[in-house]
Amino acid sequence: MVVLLTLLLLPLPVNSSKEFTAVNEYSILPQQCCLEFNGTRAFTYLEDQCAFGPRPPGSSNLTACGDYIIASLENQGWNIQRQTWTHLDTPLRNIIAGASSSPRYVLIAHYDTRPIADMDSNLENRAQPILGANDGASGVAALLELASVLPEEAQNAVTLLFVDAEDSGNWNGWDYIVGSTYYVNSLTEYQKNNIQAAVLLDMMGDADLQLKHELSSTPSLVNAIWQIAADLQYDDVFLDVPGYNIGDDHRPFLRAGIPAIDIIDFDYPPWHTLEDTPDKCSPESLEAVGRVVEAFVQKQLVAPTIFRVTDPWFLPLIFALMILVIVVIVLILLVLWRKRQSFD
Ligand code: 1BN
Ligand code: ZN
Repeated sequence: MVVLLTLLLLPLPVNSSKEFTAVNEYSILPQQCCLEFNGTRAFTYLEDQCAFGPRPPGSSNLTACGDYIIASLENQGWNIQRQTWTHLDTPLRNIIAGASSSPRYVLIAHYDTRPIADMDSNLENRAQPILGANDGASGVAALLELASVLPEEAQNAVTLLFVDAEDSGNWNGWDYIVGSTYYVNSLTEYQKNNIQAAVLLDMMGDADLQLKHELSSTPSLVNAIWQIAADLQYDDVFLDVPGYNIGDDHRPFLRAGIPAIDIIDFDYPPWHTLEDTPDKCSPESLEAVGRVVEAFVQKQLVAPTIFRVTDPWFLPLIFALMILVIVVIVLILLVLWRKRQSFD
């Protein structure tokens, strides 16, 4: 029976490189006292980006903002790579910070903003580009603050990825998530296999922050991050409820077999309007998410959890199959036993 059950469990479809090597149990709970992410400082990064004005792909505002991001990171001692290419005649640039060419964790934010305010209630505003205080600047602000609070050795394991051209979908022939798609397509198989988790921060600066599980995100990674949030008593912000399915910058990572999460509050009335301005955002929101991500990285560096790409949606099926097999075996044994008895 044991042999049979073992054989049954063998063909589990798991990603071989991220298979179940001994997973350390993280016994030390994250504590607020050990975290340094400062929401007020992060908020100044948000305001600084907005001071460049709207930042659609190919604009001089976006170039200036990209240069500002690079200068901030270099000031904080991070090594920078620029990934440049042309898309629909527009020069694009991803900014990649970190010391390793093959990181284990990638923290992502898009630094471009939408070229059109197509959700604005005022029709006259709809052709104008948005400021993107929450949708663009918030995630970048959090990454810039993380750059200054993460321990120096984190640079060997963590890449901070600032992607271009996330938010131009359905405009002049553009798609969404162009920059993140380009980044993932440029990775070798070795690099993809080495990434244990990709964490996307998008629209998480909303003053009325209510984060729900993004539905396409890797469930075990969502659970790990939500558990840290609960331990840090941010359960008023990290709600344990399902949210939306969002075609965001984490998707290229998921498609490449990399565990990924989108930390996003998509219930944001100023979304893709001219109203997406800094006054709709707050230092407290940035701090809540920033500290959770800081604790997540700290924890992973000390006691890494291995996240499964293929989450075990099939486990109930396997369980049902096992029960079925056991029942069939018992029935066969019963029939054989009966036959034997009738022989006797
Ligand atoms: C996130 C922020 N997104 C755009 N701005 C991704 C998205 C694309 C969300 C299409 C909904 C629809
Ligand atoms: Zn957007």
